[in-house]
Amino acid sequence: MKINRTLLIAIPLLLAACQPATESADTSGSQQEGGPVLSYTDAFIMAPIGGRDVTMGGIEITVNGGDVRLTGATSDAATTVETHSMSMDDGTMKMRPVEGWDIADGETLDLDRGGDHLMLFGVEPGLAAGDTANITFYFDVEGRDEPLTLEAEAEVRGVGE
Ligand SMILES: [Cu+2]
Repeated sequence: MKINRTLLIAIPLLLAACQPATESADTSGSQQEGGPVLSYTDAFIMAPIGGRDVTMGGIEITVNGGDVRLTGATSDAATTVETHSMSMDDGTMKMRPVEGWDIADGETLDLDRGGDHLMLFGVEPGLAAGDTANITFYFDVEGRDEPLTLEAEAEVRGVGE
């Protein structure tokens, strides 16, 4: 079996970054020494309404052991994932793309409806409540060349959930 060289490099990075939300967080004691460790909970995207291919999503990401900066995300269920902020502007909620967010050691970034959030474009047709979608998050860490990644499994939610 032929193993791609890129894959060999990528796997240790994923192992270092990936902390399944539903399982006990301390099953692996072999995290990269001194590096930031990411964990997440409550990853979701809203089921697109009325056949549209745009929707929003959220997640709570916690970092321990160092500061990181979330610089972007990709998803197997959408062609583009943007990071958006939401603010009141003359009495209306306005959202705009931002370059990302810093997460300080020990802090949690909360992306949710009504605040900072993810925006997904080119969403896969037929994606419906109850499905799951994969979202990969990328983080800059000072002194590290490769971005840190976090693989999250997002639940597709219907309106009102
Ligand atoms: Cu948005």
